[in-house]
Amino acid sequence: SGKMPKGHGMSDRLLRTRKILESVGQEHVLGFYENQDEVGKQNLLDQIASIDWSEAARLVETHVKHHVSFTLPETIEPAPWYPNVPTEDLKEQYQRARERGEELVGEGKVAVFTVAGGQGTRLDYNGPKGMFPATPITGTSLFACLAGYLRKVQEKFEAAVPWYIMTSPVNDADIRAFFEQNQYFELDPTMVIMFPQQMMPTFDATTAKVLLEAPGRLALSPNGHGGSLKALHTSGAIADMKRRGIEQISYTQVDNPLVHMIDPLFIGLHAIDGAQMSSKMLPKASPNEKVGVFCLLDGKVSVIEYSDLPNTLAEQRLENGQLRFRAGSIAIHLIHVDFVESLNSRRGHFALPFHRAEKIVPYVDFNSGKIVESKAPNAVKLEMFVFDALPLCATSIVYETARLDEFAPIKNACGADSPQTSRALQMERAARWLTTHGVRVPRDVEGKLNATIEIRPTTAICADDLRSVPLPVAIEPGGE
Ligand code: UD2
Repeated sequence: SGKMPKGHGMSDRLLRTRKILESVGQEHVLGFYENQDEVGKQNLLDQIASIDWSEAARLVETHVKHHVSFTLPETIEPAPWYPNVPTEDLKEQYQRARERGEELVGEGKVAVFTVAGGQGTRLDYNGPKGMFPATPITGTSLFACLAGYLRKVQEKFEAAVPWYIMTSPVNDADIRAFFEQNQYFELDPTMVIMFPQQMMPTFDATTAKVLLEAPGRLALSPNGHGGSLKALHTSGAIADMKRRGIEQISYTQVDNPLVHMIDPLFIGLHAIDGAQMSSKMLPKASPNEKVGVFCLLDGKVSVIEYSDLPNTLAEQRLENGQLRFRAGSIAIHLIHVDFVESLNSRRGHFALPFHRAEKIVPYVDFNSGKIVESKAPNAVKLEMFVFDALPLCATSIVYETARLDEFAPIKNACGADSPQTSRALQMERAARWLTTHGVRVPRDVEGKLNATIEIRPTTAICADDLRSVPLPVAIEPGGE
C-alpha cells in the first residue's frame, strides 16, 4: 500500500542486470552475489554495468569460440617513408614542414596524448608505470620526464599545449593522486586532462564464460591502446580539444623517457600531406626485433605484428644488405582530431578490430568459490591496437627517426627494454649532446661511458638547447 520494500531500488537493478546477463549467457557472474555485503553487491553491479555486453557477446562468437586467423594479403610491400636525413630533393620540403609544424604548435593547435592505461605486468612494478623512477641520477619518474619535456616545449614555443592522459579504471586514482602530490610538476592543472579507458572481460578459453577474479568481482583488463581512439571520444576529450582549437594529436606511450612528444618536422610532414594518422619508425636492429613493421597492404599503410610477419619476409634483404621490411613501429603517431571522430561515428560498432591473446589468469571456480591457478593458458583476453586505424586512413605517412635520439623504452624488469638498458640509452644521448658542444666525455677502451650523465628535459630537449647552458669542459671519469 504505497510502501516501498527496503532495498527495492537495488533488487530492481539486480533484476535488470540479471536479464542483460541472461541474454548473453553470462548470468553465472552473479553466482556469488548473495554472499557479498552491501558494498560488495554495489561494486559488482557497477562493474557489470561498465561492460558493453552486446559487444562482449559479439566477440565471444568471433574471437573466443573461434580463432580469427590472420591471413596476409597477396601483395605486401614495405611502406615508403620520409628518411631521417633528407635527401637533396627533400631538403626544401623538410624546411617548409618544420616551419609548418612550429606554426601549428605555436598557434596552440597541437595536443600531446599519452597512453598510460596498460598494466605493465612485465615490469613487475607495484604501481602505474608512469610513476616508475626512470632516469639514471635523480630517479625521475616517467610522468615527471614527460611533464618536464612539456614545460620546455611550452617555454620554447610560448604556446599552450594541453596534455591528455589515458588511464584505466585500475590505475586512474593512483595517477591522479601522484599528479596532485607533485603539484602537476609545475604544469597548469587545467591543461592536464585525464580519462580512463574501457575494460574488457576475460573469458574462459574453453567455455567462453566470463571469469571472476574474486567471488564478487569480474576478471577485467584494459581493452588495449586501440581503446584510446574510442575513449578519446566517449570521455569527452575530443569535444574538449575542439573547444580549445586543437587539430592534431601527438600520440606517445608512457614507457619511453626519450620520446619527443612534440616534433615540429614530423607534425609538418603529416599536416602538409593532409594525413589522417601518421607514424614514426625506426629501422629494425635485427630481423627478430619485437616490433611491428610498416607495410603496404593492398596499397594501404599498415602495421604487421612481428608475430604475423613470416620469417621469409622478416629476413629478406636488399642488395645493400639492409632488411627489406625494416620500418619498425615504435608507437608514435600523429592523429587528426576529425579522424578520431570519424572512427567513432561509423555506423554499427567502433571501427577497430580486436586481437585475441591467450593468457594464464587465476580465476574463481564457479562451484567451490575457490581460486584456481592454471598452469597453461586458460583465458582469452581481447585488445584493440591503435595502429589498426592506419589502413582506415585515406592518407598516412611514415617518418624515420633515429634510435639513439628517441627510443629507450622501459618494458621488462630485466634484459632487453629494461630500466637498465633505458638508463644506458638516456646517458648515451646525453653524452652525444654534450660532445656536440665540445664537452669531453670519459669512455673506457671499449668506448663504454665512464660517467653517469643525466640532462633534465627542462634544461634541454634537443642538443641545440644546450647552447645557452653553461657547460663543463669535461666530465670527470667515474663522476656524476
Ligand atoms: C608496443 C607495440 C610494438 C612496438 C612497441 C614500442 C603492440 C602490440 N606492440 O609493444 O609494436 O611499437 O610498443 O614500444 O602494440 N596501453 C594502454 N592501454 C592498454 C594497453 C596498453 O594504455 O590497454 C599503453 C601502455 O600503458 C603503454 C603502451 O600502451 O604506454 C604500450 O603497451 P604495451 O606494453 O602493451 O605494448 P608493447 O610494449 O607490447
